[in-house]
Amino acid sequence: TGVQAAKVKANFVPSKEDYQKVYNRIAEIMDEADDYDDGSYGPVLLRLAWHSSGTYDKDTKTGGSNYATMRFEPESLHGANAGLNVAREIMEKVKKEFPWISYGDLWTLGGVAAIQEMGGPNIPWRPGRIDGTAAEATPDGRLPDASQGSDHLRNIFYRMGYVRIYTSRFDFLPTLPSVTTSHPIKGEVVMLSLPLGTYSRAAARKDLDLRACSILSLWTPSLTLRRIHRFNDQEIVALSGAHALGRCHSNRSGYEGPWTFSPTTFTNDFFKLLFDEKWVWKKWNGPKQLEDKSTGSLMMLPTDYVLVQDKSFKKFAKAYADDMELYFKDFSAALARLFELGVPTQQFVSSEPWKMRTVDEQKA
Ligand code: ZEM
Repeated sequence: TGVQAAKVKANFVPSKEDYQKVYNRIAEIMDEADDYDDGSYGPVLLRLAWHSSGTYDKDTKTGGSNYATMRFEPESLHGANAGLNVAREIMEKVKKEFPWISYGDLWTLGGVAAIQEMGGPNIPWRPGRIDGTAAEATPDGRLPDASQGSDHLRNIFYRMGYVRIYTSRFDFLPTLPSVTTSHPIKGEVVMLSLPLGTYSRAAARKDLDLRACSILSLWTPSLTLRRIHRFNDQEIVALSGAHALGRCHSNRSGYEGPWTFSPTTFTNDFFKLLFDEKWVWKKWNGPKQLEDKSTGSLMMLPTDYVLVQDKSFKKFAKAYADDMELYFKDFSAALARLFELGVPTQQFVSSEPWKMRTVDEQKA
């Protein structure tokens, strides 16, 4: 009966195979893009997944892919999201066929399918995002602005990541160096020590907030540490290499053109081209962008060019230009992390991310 059917539906717990079906459908639709751009919706779907995840703010724990708030105004109308209605409309078709999937899961799975089907590495992924409301939509300005420099890039990506609070009793903490902090009530000095390696690595990344050390209780003295796991320079560079895919549209961002000669195949060409071509400012009425001197058919955004100008970024960009395997490995890890920003761990249906299979792998 209808009542039974509704009940079955309500109790429906999708399995990994059900998510694989959604992946397969996305992969299919991605290719139904005859007259669109370079014949694939893959790049714009990846951009949707990125813009839904990249709004995360670790300090307020807002944004990120969890609530898929780009469905709502004004977030859907933010300048950075111009053109993503194309991707959202494609995903709406898939959602109609698989109404049990949350938008956040659907959109990030779309990003995974885009990378994997366009020849990129496997992106570990797992479901668990839930649909939110318009009240959870994020303010404008959280996504990077392509006209800016390295400080801006770092500020944007450093805002993402997550904060983990460690509480520890004194007794387990071994070794050097130690940091002294004073007891907030009794005024006595206590020592906080960390394994040397952990401390120096964390300090180098500026992601260990020792100011937050405090004593939790007078009777069971323990310390809290705020460890900030934010994106670092290596991850910023790795993620930026997604511009191997797709193109800029003057009616969306104002910029124009593709970054590589193969915008529907994921490669490390973005980095190779950054080093191998001579990049000159394009002479036109549009926003400041670069073009390759030899053909004038490729482009770089100011933020892309920063990756070979900034010393720390450049080191990673060079490593990725020279080593595709290294690039795939690092990109996969960074993207998987990006897609999970702000999703409470307990929401995930599995403790380990899954490997979704490509269409080709399923044929084999
Ligand atoms: Zn993009 N990106 N992006 N990006 N992006 C565009 C297009 C695409 C920046 C940016 O301003 C722009 C990441 C990072 C950054 C993709 C994926 C990822 C466009 C052109 C701009 C202006 C939009 C248009 O006109 O259609 C900036 C400043 C970034 C900072 C680092 C990350 C991270 C990405 C994924 C992991 C993709 C796939 C596109 C191509 C979209 C398409 O429609 O072809």
